[in-house]
Amino acid sequence: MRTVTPFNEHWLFHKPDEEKTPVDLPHTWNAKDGQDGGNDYWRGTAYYEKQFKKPALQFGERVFLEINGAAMSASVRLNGQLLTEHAGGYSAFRTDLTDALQDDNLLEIAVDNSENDRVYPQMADFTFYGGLYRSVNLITVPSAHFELVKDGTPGIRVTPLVDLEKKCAEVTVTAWATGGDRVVFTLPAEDGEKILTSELHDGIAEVVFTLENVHLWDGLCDPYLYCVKAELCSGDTVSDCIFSRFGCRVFEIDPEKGFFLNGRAYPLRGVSRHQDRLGLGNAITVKEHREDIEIALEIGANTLRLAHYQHAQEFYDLCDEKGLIVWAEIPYITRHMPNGRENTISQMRELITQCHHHPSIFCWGLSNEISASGGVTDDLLENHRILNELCHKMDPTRPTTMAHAFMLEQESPLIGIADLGAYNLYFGWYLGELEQNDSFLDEYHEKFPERPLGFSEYGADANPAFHSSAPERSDYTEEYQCVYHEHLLQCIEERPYLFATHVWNLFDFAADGRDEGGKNGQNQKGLVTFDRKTRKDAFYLYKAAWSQEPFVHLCGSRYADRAEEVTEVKVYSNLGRVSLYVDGKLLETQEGRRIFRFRVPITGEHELHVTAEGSLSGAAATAEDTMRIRRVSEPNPAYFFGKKKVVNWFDKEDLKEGFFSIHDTFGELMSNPAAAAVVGPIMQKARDSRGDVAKSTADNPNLQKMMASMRFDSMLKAAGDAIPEEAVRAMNAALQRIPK
Ligand code: GCB
Repeated sequence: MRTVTPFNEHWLFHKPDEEKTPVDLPHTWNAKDGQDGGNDYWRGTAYYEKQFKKPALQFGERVFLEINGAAMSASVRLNGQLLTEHAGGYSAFRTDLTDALQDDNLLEIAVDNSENDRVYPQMADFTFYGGLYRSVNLITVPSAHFELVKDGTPGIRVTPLVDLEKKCAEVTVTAWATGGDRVVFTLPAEDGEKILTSELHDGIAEVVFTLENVHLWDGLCDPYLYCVKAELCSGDTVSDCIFSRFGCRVFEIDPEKGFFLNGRAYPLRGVSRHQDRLGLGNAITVKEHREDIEIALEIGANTLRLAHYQHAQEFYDLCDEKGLIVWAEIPYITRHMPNGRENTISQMRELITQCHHHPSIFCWGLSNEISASGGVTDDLLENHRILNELCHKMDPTRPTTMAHAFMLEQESPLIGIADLGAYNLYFGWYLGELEQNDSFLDEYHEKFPERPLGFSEYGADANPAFHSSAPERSDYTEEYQCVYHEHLLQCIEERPYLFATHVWNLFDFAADGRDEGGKNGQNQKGLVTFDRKTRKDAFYLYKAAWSQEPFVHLCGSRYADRAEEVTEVKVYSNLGRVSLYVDGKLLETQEGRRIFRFRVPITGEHELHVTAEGSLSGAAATAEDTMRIRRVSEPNPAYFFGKKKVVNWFDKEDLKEGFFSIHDTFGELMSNPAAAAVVGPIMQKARDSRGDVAKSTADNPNLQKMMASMRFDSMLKAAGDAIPEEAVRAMNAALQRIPK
């Protein structure tokens, strides 16, 4: 029978020309330098070695090495013999070690995350950690065994097709094997155990179970899982045995009404997740996966976009168990590489092969913002058509999707390729106004009413150290993040046609090329910090909208020092009646929904206490929260990241008529060579602070068109701390010397 032995301990690791150091897996060599900014983390080929004695094998038994993640490419050698190569840092692969085994063995795995034009991702807003960052196992099987190598297959595929009216499901189970003469499939069901046997033909066995009164996998309400067993038999002996869990559910998407689960409207509202962690990089374990799932459930999300690559099997398993509905994707991102086609195909084949059985997954994502750098070319279109067909062929039960950049024209032929379309929009953060999110979505929906539309990303950075009573775009305060998300939450709720929406991002994550918002090397659009320790205030806005767990939250607990006589205290709750007490005395009781705003006079130091009551899911509930604030004479400088007064840099009256100034549009400035010479380098600096992606999108014609009509001072505000106030003043002075 099969045995699986963890193979994670006692490895030696070294970079070229460096000493070997002992490590255990999971391991990445970029845990530090990939998170500290500078875009200078080490990318190259490093080596993992492990010595081991030949395992005791019965006659005919074979030993496979299973690697669950080698970022980004790997080659495996046993005793000097090259056994396999693998390109793609997020999928599992296996190789047969048996024929190269000796009594004493040396296993060497060269892992490479260096830059190239073949393996995705190469340009994206996250760190491409290198390493053997997921678990490694040895799998020993008899000579007759289920398939292990092709595309990292689990050897079994389960395809349930549910008839909601008849309350039954037809479950097709297919298995692939080497050797053996038949496969016995056993499916424990509520009405007893069902057993079906199939002979093997060309190594394939297939049966169809019928489940009457099928117990549905019903999202968060009841994520019921079945588990089928497959036994490979030769005569009277069972040589190999595997299991696959699965769930029976019906997903439907209506372009007007949105998402349906098992026949009822079930709007997908949730967040995206990157897998990495402060201090650990991508080398995480089940403990971290569990913690992330718990936070996703706490906020009340019913969907996760698992961006921008295949996540760990353990994580999809948790989504299956908890009932979260998942968007899965490959890292075909930002810039199309003509030499990368084969890699997009192999990563997609592996994603579908390895993840097909997860009931949580509702769609396959072909690409993310792929036109951002380099636009739409014929080769890019063909690559997408090939991927789209591949997905349909491998899995006719799930639709394909794509996350488009906001600067991709709504008429682009790229948009028609996938079954579902979705946009990443950042109006109100990088550029434009909050309301443009609403109008952009409506415009698309009106133009293409027959096309399902998702909102695959939206978000705003916040550093929980920064605060303001007059929050505004790009100030990186927790308060602006709240303003932003209050608008976006409403935008989403008013648009039931959106089949899925995903906040970017549940967690801050590493983007070593970024340097903004007071933290070098991080994208801070998370609702929770990179270490998962701090839930930013905006987290509780969504919790108020989505969670059924009664709570009340006082916003601004980190904004203790306030320089105004009367300060606004905001409360988020999913209970309808909220009372605020100041130093034990009731200030006011409000009835409302989710967001409660109190005007609180402050003189010295005060204790604020809030109680909430109401009913949730039909049950009466109460909750409370406390914080302290104090009156100060001057704003606390620790709450600002440098640019104190972003609001009115210059009043119109101060400016000389007939000369350029930062109040002109970007287009006007760029059409004058002298003004362009002043403005160009500053824009370059702003882009540089946001990493490679921002730099690479600079030439995108649609982005340029949008930027041309924007006032330059609003673009400068969006640049955040990349451009200090003095530089803005100097630039304006220079522009004021250039006649129009
Ligand atoms: C995007 C990308 C995502 C970035 C995000 C951002 O559109 O898809 O990878 O991290 O924007 O924060 O700019």
